[in-house]
Amino acid sequence: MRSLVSLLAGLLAIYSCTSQKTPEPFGPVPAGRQLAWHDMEYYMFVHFTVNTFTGKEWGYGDESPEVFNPSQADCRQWARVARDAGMKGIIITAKHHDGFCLWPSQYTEHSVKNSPWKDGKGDVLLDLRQACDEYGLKMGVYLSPWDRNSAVYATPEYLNYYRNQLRELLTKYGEIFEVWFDGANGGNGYYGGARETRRIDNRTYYDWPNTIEIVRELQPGAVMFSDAGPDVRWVGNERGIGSLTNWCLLNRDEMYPGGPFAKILGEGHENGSYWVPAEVDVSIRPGWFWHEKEDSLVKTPQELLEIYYNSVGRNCNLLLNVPPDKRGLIHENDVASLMGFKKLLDEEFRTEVAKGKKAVSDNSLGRKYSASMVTDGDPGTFWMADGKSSEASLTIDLGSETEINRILIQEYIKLGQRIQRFRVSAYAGGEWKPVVEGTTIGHKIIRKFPVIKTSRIKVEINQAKAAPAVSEIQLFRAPGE
Ligand code: FUL
Repeated sequence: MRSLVSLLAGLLAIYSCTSQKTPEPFGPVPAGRQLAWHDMEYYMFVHFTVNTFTGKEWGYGDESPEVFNPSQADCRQWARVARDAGMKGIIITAKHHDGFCLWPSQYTEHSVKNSPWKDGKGDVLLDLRQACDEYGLKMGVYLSPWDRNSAVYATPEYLNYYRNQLRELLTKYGEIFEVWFDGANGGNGYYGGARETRRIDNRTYYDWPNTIEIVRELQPGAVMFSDAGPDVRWVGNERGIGSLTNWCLLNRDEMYPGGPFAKILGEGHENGSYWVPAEVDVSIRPGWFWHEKEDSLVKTPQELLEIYYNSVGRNCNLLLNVPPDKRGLIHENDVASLMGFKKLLDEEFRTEVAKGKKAVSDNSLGRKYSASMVTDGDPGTFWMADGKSSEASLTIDLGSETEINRILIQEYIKLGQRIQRFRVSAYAGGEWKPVVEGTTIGHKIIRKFPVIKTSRIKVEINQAKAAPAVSEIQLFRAPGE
């Protein structure tokens, strides 16, 4: 008898060893800095420079530093607003196309050091650093490659200037989470008094690979944004709309900032060879800079909620621009709108009904990767179909008839982006009714559907490049229909 028991125990041990397969990544996967970036989801863009005082969107480069004179500049107010709005960081235009520097760069006179603000002793970057630390936010920098003030713009010498400025920003202001390389490039400008048009070849002029090296060396944790990555790509429009099909993959080798790629940037490349997810940049106002006449044109909380669904809800991060006014404060109307939006967000996702509920799947890679991982509230665990299967389905049992109208799904992207097509159905009136169909998922999607009363939800993965791995599924009853 005893030998039979030990034989069975032995067999069981061998079985459980062989049945615990190890999931393998498929295709390009995110680097650590990109994973941290995905988790940020929503953060603030701050456009602030001489334009704030001249009313322009693109300064010509001949603006006197004396026009920069905010009466109550308060980065702590920006940070407080960002924190209260639910944002995780702030990216500031350290230098926009006009060339004026918000920090006292040692490489130019065209900066805050020659403005009356704080008697030329001010440093917006330093103030922002302190404010971000105080409010638990990450900080990022935008340094415009195009410089309409610089006399050497369009010559090789400008590259030294640009890189020296980048080094200042990346060594003097603590940890930077994102470096933003704008694609707008070349044209007319002041250029040290030349007042002429200068064109550059944006494929070659900036020698991006060597600039990228500098960022990697000085801030290895920072992601770099541009039309072509290397780490994060533009979404292809400034209207706040991500693409429903959205691959975090891109064949970036053939691309460069400012190239004619807007059309493909939304979807990315299904079989792209690098992980380069999309970021949605959009302004809370019609312009990127503050203009008094736009005080009445601030996007409403409802409009911002739509943008959220179209960006964070479509596997993108949302970089929402909130430009400070002439005082150096975020205007009351923008604050009111942001707080209204935060309230809507909280209400929208207050009632989650799937957490802790029983989930079963038609197949899984083993116990550690069972269906219950999608309702455990931990994005670090995941359900994975058996290695052989690119089709699989799982069912969440809500226990009783429950109203729902939103679904959130996350793929376990550490193993790559795999899912190509999925369908969600709800069991109601004795049958499975389709509620949402889609293509890609990636870091996160959130989809709306009309309220349905159901006891069970089925998520089918109809097509995937490799065995699907899903970390979270959440179901909500948001207010309204
Ligand atoms: C564009 C710029 O030309 C705009 O002024 C703004 O900074 C926007 C975010 O990017 O390319």
